[in-house]
Amino acid sequence: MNVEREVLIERDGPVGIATLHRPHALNALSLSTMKALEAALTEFEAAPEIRAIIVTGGPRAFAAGADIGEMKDLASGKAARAALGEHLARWDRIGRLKKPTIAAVAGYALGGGCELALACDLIVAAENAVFGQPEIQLGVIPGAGGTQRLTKAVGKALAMDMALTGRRLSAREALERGLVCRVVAPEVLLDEAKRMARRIAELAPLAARAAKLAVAAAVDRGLDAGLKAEREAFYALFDTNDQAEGMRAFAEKRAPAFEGR
Ligand code: DAK
Repeated sequence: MNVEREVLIERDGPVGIATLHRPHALNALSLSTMKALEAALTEFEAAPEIRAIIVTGGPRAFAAGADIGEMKDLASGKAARAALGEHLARWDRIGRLKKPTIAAVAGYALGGGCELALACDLIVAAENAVFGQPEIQLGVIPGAGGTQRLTKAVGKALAMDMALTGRRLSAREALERGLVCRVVAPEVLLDEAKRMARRIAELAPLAARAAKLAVAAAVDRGLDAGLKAEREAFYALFDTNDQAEGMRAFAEKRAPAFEGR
């Protein structure tokens, strides 16, 4: 697999665009995909002419989560931590970029895909976007900030519903609940994201950085402790049979039989 091609990179004046490109797997975020994404975003962050960054996917999926195939045979919390630690730290680092980031989401944004969008500063959604944290169906929980950032965005009631039942949100519901800031027709999604990015880019860059830090401070207080608690719980679930059953059942295209052990 050509790693560079899993993330396409484009520069459009002051806007850097990273496009996830694993369409056969609905842009599932494999180890190599996240590595390529991080490399692209690090490059944009360092380039003085880039003032705003867009992360996007394809028409059918922004990203359908972390790659379940890479997680399903991890037999313990220790093994999960060893295999995924660096991979999963990439979601955190994307959340800490200094330049303003926009997720342009069409289709599925599930699990780690939803968490990737949530780690960006703004989310603009196509009308066909679908947001969800379906990890409970795999015998685990969101592990890249979903329990924290989603709850801060949509509130406890809906976050609990999504985390406990796997309920998905349409683009309209996501707009009503404050998860996304704009909803547009799928064919103009990237144009709209670029328009937003160019608007940000023509304004004062130092003020943009300060504004995003200040807004984040309003909602992110306690985030680090929350992320730590979430991560510990996520890894601990790899010591259970239900995680193995849930992820194998997905790979084998059958319903899981959870036993609570
Ligand atoms: N991983 C691997 N492959 C995936 C995938 C995924 N997440 N999602 C889809 N695919 C693959 C399918 O296996 C299928 O491959 P082939 O069988 O064709 O080889 C192909 O993409 C097309 O998918 P479907 O045939 O299933 O397409 P449908 O239209 O029928 O269904 C769907 C679309 C999105 C509803 C379905 O694919 C689905 O339910 N996908 C899984 C969604 C999911 O459960 N996502 C959450 C994964 S767990 C952490 C950081 C991150 C994470 C955790 C911790 N730390 C910082 C600690 C993240 C965890 C997750 O995201």
